[in-house]
Amino acid sequence: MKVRVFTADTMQNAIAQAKGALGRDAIILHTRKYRKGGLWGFFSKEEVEVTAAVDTSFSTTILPKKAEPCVEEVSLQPEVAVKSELATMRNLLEKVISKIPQGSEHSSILDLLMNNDIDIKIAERIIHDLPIDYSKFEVGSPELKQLLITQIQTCFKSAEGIKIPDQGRKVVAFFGPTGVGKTTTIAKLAAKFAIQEGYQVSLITADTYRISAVEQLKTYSDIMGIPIHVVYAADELKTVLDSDQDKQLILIDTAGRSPHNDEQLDELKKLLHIDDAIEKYLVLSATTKYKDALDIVEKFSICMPDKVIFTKIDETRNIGTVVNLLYQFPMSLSYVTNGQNVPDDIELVDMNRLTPLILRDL
Ligand SMILES: Nc1nc2c(ncn2[C@@H]2O[C@H](COP(=O)(O)OP(=O)(O)O)[C@@H](O)[C@H]2O)c(=O)[nH]1
Ligand SMILES: [Mg+2]
Repeated sequence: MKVRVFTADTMQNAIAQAKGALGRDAIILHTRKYRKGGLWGFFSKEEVEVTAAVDTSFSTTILPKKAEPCVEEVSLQPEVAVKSELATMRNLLEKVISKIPQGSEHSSILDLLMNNDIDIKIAERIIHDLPIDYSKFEVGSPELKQLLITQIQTCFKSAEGIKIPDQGRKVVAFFGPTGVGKTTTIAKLAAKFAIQEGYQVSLITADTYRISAVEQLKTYSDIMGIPIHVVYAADELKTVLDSDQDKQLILIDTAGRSPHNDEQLDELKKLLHIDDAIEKYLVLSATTKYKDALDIVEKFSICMPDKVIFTKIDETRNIGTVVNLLYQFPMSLSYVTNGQNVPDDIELVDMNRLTPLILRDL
């Protein structure tokens, strides 16, 4: 950044001097008029002073210097530094934008993926990973759409639900943020295994945070005739698990937790690790914004989930968040839920059934 002061008899001349010396990118920072010479102001001459600057780090149009009357260097003021930063940023941004091939196939495909809530970085990776040259397909053609879908499908590993062993039992705990559908999902699974498949099932709720949460699961257990235990602490959970040996499947409900509350997450981790046999299912809603879902997956990872359940597939136009997460993390999938109806609205993740939700907005 070069800053100079120019004086002349008129504003026009002072600015002309500044532009002549610093180039046409010069910015006028300050102007002032004052009287010079004379006796106590009498016979004095009006002069104009212009402070101008140019950012030498990116200007390419500085003209050769002319004679510089009354030129002096001045120190950089904070506002000058901010203006300089802004100018540099604008310049950088223009350079970046100019490098994006506007209107190219690449940017059209990027738009298509981003319109389906696929994050720009993931979209770039998907395009990069395409196994064949996409430029031979027309943008908007079924062939190109199929090529993208096939690529996206590579992130859906085969899903596996709860497997009850022939001998012994299975203990599964469900955890995740508030309101994602943990309790409803447990009710659906309890009905599937106890009523439809005839297994000995019991429920445990550790969600004593809200009175209504216990009532909610108790209502389902009453309707289905399945026993339920309420536990208030990790050691109580251990006691119940030790005593409930005659069951083939035990489903544990937990209180919804915020990914930003480390203390709560620590408590949850202790609860889930009270018994090594507990299989841990992280429950995520497909309606969650990707950035929030990223926080959730990262923060809840301290609980070491074995599998993931995506809920509320029915409430979203596309499964952009699911695609983003699966492309980023190789998570083991299990169920998706697609409505509030107990027990019907749950199924194992089936990539083909989810396909129409991958690139819905064309
Ligand atoms: N649309 C829709 N709603 C769901 C689904 N699963 C749960 N819900 C609803 O989400 C709300 C919160 O569910 P709940 O099981 O209490 O969530 P929790 O706080 O995680 O235990 C309830 O109104 C459920 O009926 C789903 O797959 N689709
Ligand atoms: Mg609940």
